[in-house]
Order: sequence, then C-alpha cells, then structure tokens
Amino acid sequence: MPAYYPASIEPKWQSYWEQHATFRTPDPDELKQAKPKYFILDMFPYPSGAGLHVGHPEGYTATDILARYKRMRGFNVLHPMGWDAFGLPAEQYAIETGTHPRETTQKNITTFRRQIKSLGFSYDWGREVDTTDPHYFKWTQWIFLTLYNTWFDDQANKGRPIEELPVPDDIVKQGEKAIARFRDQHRLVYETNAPVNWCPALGTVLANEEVIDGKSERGGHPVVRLPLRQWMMRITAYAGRLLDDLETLDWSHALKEMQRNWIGRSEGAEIDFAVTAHGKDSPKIQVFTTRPDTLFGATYMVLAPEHPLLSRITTPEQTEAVKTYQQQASFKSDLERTELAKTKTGVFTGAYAINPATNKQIPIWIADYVLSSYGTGAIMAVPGQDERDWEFAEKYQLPIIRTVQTPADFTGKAFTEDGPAINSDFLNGLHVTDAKQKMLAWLEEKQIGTRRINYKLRDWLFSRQRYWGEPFPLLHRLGADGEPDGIIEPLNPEDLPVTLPEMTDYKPSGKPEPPLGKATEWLTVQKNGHTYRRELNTMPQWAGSCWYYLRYIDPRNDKAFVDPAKERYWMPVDLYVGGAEHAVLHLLYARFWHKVLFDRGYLSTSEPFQKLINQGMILGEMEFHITPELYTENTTVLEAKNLLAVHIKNDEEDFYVIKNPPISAGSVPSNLSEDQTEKRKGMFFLKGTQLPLLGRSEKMSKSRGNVINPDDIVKAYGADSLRLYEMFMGPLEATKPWNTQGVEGVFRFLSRCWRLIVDESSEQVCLSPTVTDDAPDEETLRKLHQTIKKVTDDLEGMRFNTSISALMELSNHLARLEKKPRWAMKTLVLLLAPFAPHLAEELWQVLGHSSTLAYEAWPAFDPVLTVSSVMEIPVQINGKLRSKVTVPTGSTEEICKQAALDDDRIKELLAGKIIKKAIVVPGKLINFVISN
Ligand code: ANZ
Repeated sequence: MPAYYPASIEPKWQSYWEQHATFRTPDPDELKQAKPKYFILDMFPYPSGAGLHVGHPEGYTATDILARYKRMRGFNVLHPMGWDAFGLPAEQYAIETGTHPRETTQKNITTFRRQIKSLGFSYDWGREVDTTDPHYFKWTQWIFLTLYNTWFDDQANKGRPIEELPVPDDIVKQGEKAIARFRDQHRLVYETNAPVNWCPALGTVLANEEVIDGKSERGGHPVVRLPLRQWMMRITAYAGRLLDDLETLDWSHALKEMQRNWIGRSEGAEIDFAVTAHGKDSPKIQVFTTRPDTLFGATYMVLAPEHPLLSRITTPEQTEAVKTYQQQASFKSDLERTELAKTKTGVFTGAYAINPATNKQIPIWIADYVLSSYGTGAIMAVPGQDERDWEFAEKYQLPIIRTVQTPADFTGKAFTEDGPAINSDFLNGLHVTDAKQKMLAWLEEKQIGTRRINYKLRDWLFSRQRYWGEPFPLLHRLGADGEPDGIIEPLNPEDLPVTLPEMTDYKPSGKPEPPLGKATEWLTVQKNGHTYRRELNTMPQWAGSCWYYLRYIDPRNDKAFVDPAKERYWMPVDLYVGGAEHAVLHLLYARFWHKVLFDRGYLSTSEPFQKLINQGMILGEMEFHITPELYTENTTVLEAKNLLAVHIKNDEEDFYVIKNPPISAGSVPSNLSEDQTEKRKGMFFLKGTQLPLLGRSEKMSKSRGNVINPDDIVKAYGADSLRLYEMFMGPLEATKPWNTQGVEGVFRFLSRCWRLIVDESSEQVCLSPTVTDDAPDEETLRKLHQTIKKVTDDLEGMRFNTSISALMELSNHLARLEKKPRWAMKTLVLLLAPFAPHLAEELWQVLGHSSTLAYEAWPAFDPVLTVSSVMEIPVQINGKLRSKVTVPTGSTEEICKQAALDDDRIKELLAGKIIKKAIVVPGKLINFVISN
C-alpha cells in the first residue's frame, strides 16, 4: 500500500522545515564555533504575472543542491531569495485596469513564493527582500546618494567624497552657485540632456533594449528620439577597473568576453587637425583613431552631426544643408546610424583642415556614421584602410590613398589587414604595429597627438519617466519665478525613504514627462526656508538588483544597508547562478556600485561575485518532422484506420507507418513523440526505419504553446522529480530540450529508492524487513565508497547530471541485494538528500531518525575502497608464469605476496622448496625465486 507518493511527503517536510526554521542562517556572532561560510546566490526573479517558468527552478535547484551539500559539509550557508519587483508590466497593468502596481506586485510575489516553496528549496525565508518595500528602497536611495556624493579621482583611480574634490580658485571666487556647478560636473551622478526613445503611442520613454528596429517592443509602435533632461551615472570612470578586475574572477571565458566586449577598450591616439581659412585662431579638430599609422591616407575628415565646432566652421553656402542634415540625424538612434544603416549619408561643411602628415588640405564633412558619444566625435577618414570610409569616399567621390601594401591576390576595397606601409614617407616598409609606434612617437614629438585609450562603454542613463520605480532622493530649489534655480539639494539620510505618492491615475501625460508630475502635493517640499520641487524621475529597474545580495546579509538593519562585520564575514558571494541574459548589464551595474561602495569604505571586497555560472536555457519539447525534402511527387501518404502510412518511392524504397498524426499529403507531421523515433549517429529516424526526421526544439513561449508549468509537474510527479529531472537533463550550462518522459524516468528512480527502504506490503510506512544490520559485502562496500567519491567530486565540479547517474547505478546495485545493509541505505539517503530532499527526509525517518538530516555529516569515502575493487596479478616461479591471483586493487606488497602463497597451484609448486627471494611489484607481478 505505501507506494512512493510525493504529494503526501513533500508538504509534510516543507512545513517541518518552516516550523523548525531548519534553514535559518545564523549571523556570524551567533555561531558557537567557527564555521567556514558559503554564500550561494540565485539571481532573484522579477515576479511576473505568468508565474514561475521551468527555467527558474533549473538554477534554483542547482544552488539548492550545493547549499544542502555544503551544510552537510559543515559550512555556514547563506542561501536567500527575494523579488526584483519594480518594473513596467505592473505599471502598464495599472494603466489598463486602475489596479495599483503595488497590489499586482504583491499578488505576483505571493504566487512566486508559493511556487518556489513548493519545490522545497532551502532558502532562509527570514531574509527575503523585496525591492519595492520602502524598508529596502530606503537603502537603494541611500546608496544613490553615496554615488551622488562621490567623484572619481583619476590619479588615485578611485571614487572619493565630493567634499574632497579640489575646487579651482577662480571658481571659488565666483561663489556658491559656481562651486555647486563645478561639483555637479564631477559627481558620479550627473544631469545631462540626452536623447531618449519616446513612444507617443505608449506615452512613455523606453529603454534602448525595449526598442527594436525603431519600434516599441510592446505593440510595435514607432519610437522617436527626443532630447530630455536625464540623470546619468558615470560608470565610464570605472571602465578600466571593471575590465582589469575581470582577471580576478572565476567566471567562464565566454562571460568575461561579453563583459570585455561591452566595455570595449580601444587603444589609439588623439590627433589634432587645424581648420584652414579661419585666420590665426583657426580651431583645431581632435580625432580619435586606432590607426595612427594610416595618417598619410587621411583624405578627408568627418564630424558627428552634433559636433560643437560645426557652427564655427561651416561655410555660409553649406549652412542650410548642414542644418537639415543635423535635424534628420537627431531622430535616429546610434544603432540606426551605424549597424542598421543601409547606405552612408553625409554633407560637406565647406571647410577644410590640414592633414598634419601630408600638409595637404582635406575637406571636412559631417555624417551620421560618426557618433558624438564616442571618442572625440570626429574622425580622420582613411578610405584605403577602413571599409566605412571607403564606402563613403566612393559615394561622394573623395580621394583614396592606400597606406598599406595589399597582397597580390587582393581584390577587395579597403584593406584592413597587416602589411608593409606605403605612400607614408618615414613609415614606408614598416608593418602596422611598428608603424603605429613610430607615428605615435612622431606625433608626440611634434605635439600634435597623444596616446589615448577609449572605451565603448557609455555612461548609464539612470532616469525613467515612470511611476513604479524608486523615487530619486533629490530636491530642486525653486527661484523667485517658481522655476528650478539650478541648485540641487540631496535629501539627508534621515529623510529617507522617499516613498511614492498615492495616485489613482497612472496614465502618461502624452508628453515625455514623468507621471509623478501629477502628484502636486507630493512634489513640493519646504526646507530651510526654501521651496523645493522633488525630482520627478524614478530609477531604472536595475537599481534594486545592483545591491540586493548585500541586503540579504543583514536584511532588517535599519541603521545601515549592511552591518560592516557581517559584510566582512559573508562577502564575497561564493557562487552566483543565473541566466545568461544578465551576463552584461546587470553584472556591470552591480559591479560598478560595488566598487563605489568599496572605494567609499563601506565594503571589504572590490568585487561582489567571485564565481558565476550561467545556467543553460530549457527549450520546449523536441518536435519531430519528416525531412521536408522527402516530400516529392513520389511520396504518397495513405490513411487507413487512423494509421498513417508514408510511402516513399526511391532506391531504398520502403513502407513506413506513423501512428496517428493527423496529416495530409504534403504536410509535415510534427507531433511524433520521442518514443516513435530513434537516434542514430546524431540523427533522428522514424523508429525501425530509414526515414530521417528533423528533431527540433524551440524556445518556450506562450505563442508556441510549449510552455511547461512547474506546478503541473509537481502535481503529477512531485517536486523531487522535477528537481532531479532538471539536473539530469544535461550539464547545467548547456541548452537543453524539455522532455516529460524524462521526468517519468527520474520518478521511477525515486520510487526504486523508496522501495529499497520502505516495506510496501505493510499498511503503514515502515522499514522494509530486508534492511538488516549485516555488514555490506565487499562489492557493495566498494560500490558505496566509489559512489560517495563520484557524487562528492561531481558536486564540487557542479556536474549534477553525472552524480545522479552514479546514484541510479548505486540504487540498481542495492536493489539486487537480498539483504540490504542499513549502513548502505543510510549512505544512499544522505547522498540523495541534496537532490531529492523531501524523499530523503522521509526515508531518513523510516530508517529510525527523529530529526532532519539537513545537518548530518556528508558521507566520507575511503580512497582505497574507491578504486576498482579487484585485479588479477600474474604469479611467476623463477620467471615462469605459474598462476594468477585476484587481489583488491591497491593492495600492498604484503597482501599480494600472501595471496600468491595462498593460491592452491603455487602452494603445490612451492611445497618443500626454499624461497630465496620474493619479488613483488604491487599491481603488476609476483615472482618467487627458488632453488631447485
Ligand atoms: C582612422 C582609421 C583608419 C580608423 C583605419 C580605423 C581604421 P574602435 O575604437 O575600435 O571602435 N571612430 C573614432 N571615433 C568614432 C566615432 N565617434 N564614430 C564613429 N567612428 C569613430 O575604432 C575606432 C575607429 O573608429 C577610429 O580609428 C576611427 O576610425 C573610428 F584604417 O581612424 B579610425
């Protein structure tokens, strides 16, 4: 009767853990004895209305297995969970239905929490955080102020308090406002007029990643670029450190590469070009180039349409054309101007500059493929060596001079590879690297150029014109006219948090202005005899996730965002697991904040996440299609009694039957199930035939209808099976297709473990009479030690799938035993515990224990017993092979010799003989030298 029935076991243990606070993590000062710490972190989810997806439990199960394993190994484990709960969907829903975003968010959190708890993860729920909770975002605002009050000292290469910023005397002389402005220009948080993506149809400003090909991701509405007052964070100041410190991290090469590419370090030079025909005070245009060696081939210059010098250098005849072009460019995003642009466009300014190497006049153009936000916003164009410049030169008939010798077989246009310099005077003959160095030295000597490192990384556009986000803790002082007078007053820490005003109307105003502007009472503040207006922007969703890992360390502290002693104990995060979609921005932003807090003395580590793993994506179930090419006119599809036969006439003509896919001739069936197929040499075939199939699985999505809901799996098979299956699918980091049959497979394995220990013939759950106190036999002993070693090594290496295989093998072995040694059963249960904790707890109880196994010691293995159990060794007498003996692998000389002496044949041959010498090479051979 008591078959394995997870629905009765799992809720029982979940409430046991909750009631006993089994996974409450003690603070370091509560520990009675010193313990090594292990901080294991999941990327916390955005609690969407759709509920948990099977992709979530993948990473959560991996970390949970390790958290449980580490506890059993004596670590003090910090394993928390929380909610990244600000965000656009709740606000859009509020606009549509009038439901307050807080309500929607809380409802979604409740669902997520229930779902996550139903999977039996060993989180310390007492440390749960919610980014929308004022007790939490009070500290997000506090950290914001810390960044606001920090400037970056290039010399010291670190952030320092704004009060320590040296203010030049002439500014001090100009008074309060000038000093304030000077400081504002140097803060890590600053204001600027930045172009934003404004979507009139949605009535909101969108983040770059919410705009696809010039249209809003939601609804596909046109998006225009508008300049708007924006808050920025000076992440670029930290570009060098964000790049260099990647070296110290235990992250995958691919992940580090993504970060490196995003930061995009470029080594090159800044070179000055003098503009002609402007008399003595002719302005200089500075360009950034990574190829100073090509200077002799710079036949024209291009400025970004926004370049500030344009108004000075453009000739009257060209002014109109330049203005029109500037306006057109202002509507385009950087992406549209560069990667998406089909052709290059530009306008001549009428002005010329001098190429400092050739002393020749070259025309100055503007073109939108040059971006104002990179380098100096101006380039020297070298069409011979740069493809973009070539295309432009060809279109506008500008001269092209090659400065690198092309190979004889080169037929292309711009030549971007290495080769000897030509047409370049003192550089001729030198290859690119040497030519660069020589040109740099020449430029420096003539004082027309300097070495320069640039980064692709842009400052972080930090403000959003939305309701459901953290308000900025800043006030704008109002002048007599009721308008901001330019003085900004940060709030004092004791005035935090600034909470959101209660509103009923979340509708956008139709203008790119923040909805908080409608909260008239909330936005005006009286302070020190002045009237202020609150900053109306809110923070982007990234803000809350920039530091949540620190709050878990000390979640209820209302004096500080984290207590320094606790921070020193827990940081850095030992393992961080999450999706690759956060491989760039979230990690860069969090590392940036962390470094600032470190510089300001609030943290003890300069990097937050020591080791990081990206779990692979889980795709929908495999679908199988008959290879479409096989549908020729010779293919006929016959229908008979619900069976479909596909008949193919070709050289290997055959007759195939497919079970009931409702297809018609010419259509491609895709609902073959996996058991109707077989895989040979990496290809899928219709089972038992030569008919090739295309096996494919797609991303899970609502529209494809292939989304798997974890709740359904838990209901049908239990949480332990879901956990085990997600780990058994393949390596954690691989992309894997879902397969419900696989869940059945692991369910059968767990049922077998159950039957090993539980007496199924009894009415109640009790120990099977086959479990005895007998000592395990030699083979079982070795199997156990080998499995302990395998599972331990695999857990350390995060190879969950292979450790599960080892447990399956062990259970098969144990199932074959008539009498099952209790010690073997205990070991199996302890090894299983991190993977299938509910079942393990239940079996542990059946084995006679009265409390949780969560802190039981992890089984140890004896290395001697882990090697393959026995081996044969040849036994010689006077060099002649006489017999073979079987000994345990790794046996000592003594044991080998004794085994040989005990061998019947050897005993016979040695009878009455004197052994002069016994040569024993353990594991290889035994040779007795005797006198005849
Ligand atoms: C002359 C040259 C010759 C260049 C050549 C390249 C190849 P990275 O840093 O690797 O992306 N550039 C500089 N500033 C720019 C801007 N604001 N907008 C668009 N392009 C810009 O590449 C830097 C190179 O991109 C610079 O080197 C410059 O073109 C261009 F054979 O200068 B080069």
